[in-house]
Amino acid sequence: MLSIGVATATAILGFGASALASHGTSPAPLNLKTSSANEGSTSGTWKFNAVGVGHGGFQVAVSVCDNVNDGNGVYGQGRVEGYGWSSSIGDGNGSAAGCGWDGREIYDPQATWVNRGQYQVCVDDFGADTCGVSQWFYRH
Ligand SMILES: [Ca+2]
Repeated sequence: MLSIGVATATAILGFGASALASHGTSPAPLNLKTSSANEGSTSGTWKFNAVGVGHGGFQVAVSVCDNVNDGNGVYGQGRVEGYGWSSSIGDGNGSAAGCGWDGREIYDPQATWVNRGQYQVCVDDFGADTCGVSQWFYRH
């Protein structure tokens, strides 16, 4: 593994970013699973936009994937401090094929920046949906 320079560098960056993933304005991994069975998952990044960029919001760039052909769709959504969950984006066809793309800035329309954001991926199953929820991420 050490002889593969690119893969090793990627692994180190990934590990470092994960260890520091609770705050920042540089893209950090946003890889979630709904459960150990992995019915739904995200793969991508989050960051906070600088003040003056967009709405200074919580910016996500993730694939939202439905991994099990069980008739239940999968969706992703985010939120920022003081607000409920955003609208949902995902693959709602209940099939294992394909992923949706969520490339959104989630922001406070009454502020020039936000300090806190969170994201979840959920299976639209019976009763309360089964979700994988990130920690709260912070700008500072
Ligand atoms: Ca499914």
